[in-house]
Amino acid sequence: MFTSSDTHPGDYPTVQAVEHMGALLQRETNGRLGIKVYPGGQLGSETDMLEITSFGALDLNRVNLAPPNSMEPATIPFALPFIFETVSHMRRVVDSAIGDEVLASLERHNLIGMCFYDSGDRHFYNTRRPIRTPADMRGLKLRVPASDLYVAMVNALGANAVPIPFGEVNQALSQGVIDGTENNWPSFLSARHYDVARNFSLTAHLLTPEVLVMSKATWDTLSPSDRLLVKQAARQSVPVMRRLWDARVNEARETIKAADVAVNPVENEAFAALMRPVWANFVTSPQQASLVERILGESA
Ligand code: GTR
Repeated sequence: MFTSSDTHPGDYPTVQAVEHMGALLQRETNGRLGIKVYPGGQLGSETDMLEITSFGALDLNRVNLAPPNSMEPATIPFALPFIFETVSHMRRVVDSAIGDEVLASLERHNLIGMCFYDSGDRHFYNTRRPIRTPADMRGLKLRVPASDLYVAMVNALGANAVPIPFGEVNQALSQGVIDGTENNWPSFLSARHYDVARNFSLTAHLLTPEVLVMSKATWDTLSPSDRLLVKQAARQSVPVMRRLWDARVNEARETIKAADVAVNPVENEAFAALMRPVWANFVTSPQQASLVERILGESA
């Protein structure tokens, strides 16, 4: 039985998708291979779990790209603000040779990239005031995942970035340690950030996918035919994840609107104009530049 970690609760699409992958493996091998997912961040933060996976103490791990961003430059282009125009643009890219190249880049960190999952559109939200223009962000303390790129993006808007693990955000919001953060609709809802952060702003600054990785130590113990089975099961979990995800985003959006959260439109171009310049500081190698060019070339 492979072990897998996820920061989200058991009913979240990422957890369900990895469980689906496990069920496929069990069926294909008459129960010889399978996956036990530990949800809800019970094993630890994404950053710690990724490290542990690369050491070989955890078999599988589903994470946001923020922790891999700090380890592998080739993962940066997918996490640049406003690089993907639409969800279908993002899906087309991760399904192409570009996605394969980024997955393969993780191997030098002892991680085997399995597949990418959706994470939808990320938006800023806070406890203080409606945000409609970047000027409204000035001075706000905003939580980000542990990633220099996120810190730079938030600071570029004139706010103050505070890196905190996802599992601690709710408490930090309630206690006023931070004024707000950013995330997608399903996380805003399921992590109950909306209980305290009642101002949601439609910035849609990121459409970054998430990634499922296997420890190379585990991968190395598998026969070539088992590796194929594992890779196939991961790929087959992607359309399942996308279906669950789309439904979950719609549900979350409706629930949030009905919960009387102020959902504010913003001047997206004004946000993009301030956030895009961070590209220059994070796209520094020929491989990254080529990835960026090819990603943009896939837009409709
Ligand atoms: C969520 C993502 C998680 C986690 C979280 C965060 O959207 O699914 O993996 O990384 O964001 O902001 O830390």
